[in-house]
Amino acid sequence: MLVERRTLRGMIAGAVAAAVYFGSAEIIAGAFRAAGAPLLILGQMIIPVVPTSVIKAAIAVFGTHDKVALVITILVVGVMIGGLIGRRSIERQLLAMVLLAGLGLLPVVLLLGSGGRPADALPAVCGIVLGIGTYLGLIRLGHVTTDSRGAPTHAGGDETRPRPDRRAFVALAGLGAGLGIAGVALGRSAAVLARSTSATLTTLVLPAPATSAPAIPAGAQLQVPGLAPLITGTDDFYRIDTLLVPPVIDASTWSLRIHGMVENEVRITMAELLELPIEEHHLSLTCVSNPVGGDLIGTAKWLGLPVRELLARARPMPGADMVLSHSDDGFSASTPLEVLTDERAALVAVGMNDAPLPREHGFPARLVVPGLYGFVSATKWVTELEVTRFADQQAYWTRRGWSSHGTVLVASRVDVPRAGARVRAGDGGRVVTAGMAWAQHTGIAEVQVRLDNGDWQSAQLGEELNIDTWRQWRHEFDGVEPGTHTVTVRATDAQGTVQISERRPAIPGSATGLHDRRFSVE
Ligand SMILES: Nc1nc2c(c(=O)[nH]1)N[C@H]1C(S)=C(S)[C@@H](COP(=O)(O)O)O[C@H]1N2
Ligand SMILES: [Mo]
Repeated sequence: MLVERRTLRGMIAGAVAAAVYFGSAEIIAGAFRAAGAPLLILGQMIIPVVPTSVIKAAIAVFGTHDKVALVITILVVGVMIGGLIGRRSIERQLLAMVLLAGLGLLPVVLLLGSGGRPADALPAVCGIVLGIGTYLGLIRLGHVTTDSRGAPTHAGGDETRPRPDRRAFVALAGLGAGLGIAGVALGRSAAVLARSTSATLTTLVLPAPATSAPAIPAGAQLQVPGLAPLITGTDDFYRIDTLLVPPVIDASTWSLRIHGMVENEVRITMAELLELPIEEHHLSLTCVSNPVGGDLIGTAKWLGLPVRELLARARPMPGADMVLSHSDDGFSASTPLEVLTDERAALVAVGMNDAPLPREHGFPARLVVPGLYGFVSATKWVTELEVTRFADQQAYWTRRGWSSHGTVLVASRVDVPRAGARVRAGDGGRVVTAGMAWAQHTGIAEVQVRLDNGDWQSAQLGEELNIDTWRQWRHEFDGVEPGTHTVTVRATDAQGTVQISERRPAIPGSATGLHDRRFSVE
């Protein structure tokens, strides 16, 4: 046998104990809506210290499922550590119990250390009790007595020694593992991570805008099945941030402070902000981590106050060139002052697609700045605008190896056909392709597509909504032969800048390269 039976049983006991710990704590946290689900606490502790390369690689692989991937990783590692502790523990049960309980207490220490309420420690503490109980039960059932040569003593030996009860061991281990899996699947963390954006706990009533967004021209939305809609539904809007659980902020106590290198420090409450002439704008928001062809981009109708109005009240001092926006959770973004004071629709947004911001997207207020990637501009749960200088301060991601500036690069992607699709060509070998192109605050002038190694052909463009939003494109190829083909797209912005075709990874700016799709024609 590869692993000695005692060792294996010890490992199983430790691993199942860890699973019971996580699973039962999850259920208890869910039942009491406590903040103390160990998986969430550990995950949130890890995020700021994970190297950027790992986080961004995770985003590239898992997209917006990166949070789920993180929590599952912690669970798997936790169970493995449980197994390692249990490994040699038949002889050293006390040591194993101390180690298991000590590690189980780690989330409690983290929680209380960061100002959590003692009641929120209940799930982890109950999880420890149940986990240790399961461990002890399994060790007793799995206890194999040995003779001097290390071979198990079989029936007929010393009757006073306990003998392993294999069936009971397997049953208890199965029960514990089942409880662990079910608890994690149904518990607090899963509920929080799966939470749909529509579940807002807000009573904020938004006034009508002083300036409404212009109507969407009919020709802006091309009718191609499978093509992303021009306006992204709030529930479908990508979410990227460093939090597992978005903060709960009371709009009636929220305020935004504009300070730093200003002549007149300003603090504005939500009620005051909503009294001012708020505007509605269609704007696309993009993540710098969006891989070529990815979907970390969305377009919404945002409602908010132009940031320039607030900065005008605060009167930035000469020499200032950056606004460091801070959020309730400690995130920060560095935005060039001039971008926030020019004519563009940089907003302190309070509404998204005709509703208050969902918690996940920054309730009660966030920034949205046309032309810049989210990491240097789109601070959610924004509480402070600090006027400063690039020479003096660095933002959250800049400190982690990313650029301090982040102007959106011209980019495009293919939505139709889907990757690997089998397409039935129309008359004369006609194949429809379509997708999106963007160059926020410059606008798209042309999209070209190419089939295999053929010539670049100019695609039809959807009507422009405004230069701050993405644009749809569509193109029909004729005479496409049966077999596999690749369609490639490239865009040119309104200043004549052609999309960079060189493949480049995301850090410190954005990934570049042309998107292509392989499909087959029947
Ligand atoms: N407070 C806070 N704001 C944040 C972030 C964050 O991690 N914390 N991430 C930024 C990044 S990198 C992006 S791309 C956008 C994404 O906004 P969304 O989640 O509403 O799509 O939010 C930005 N604002
Ligand atoms: Mo981002």
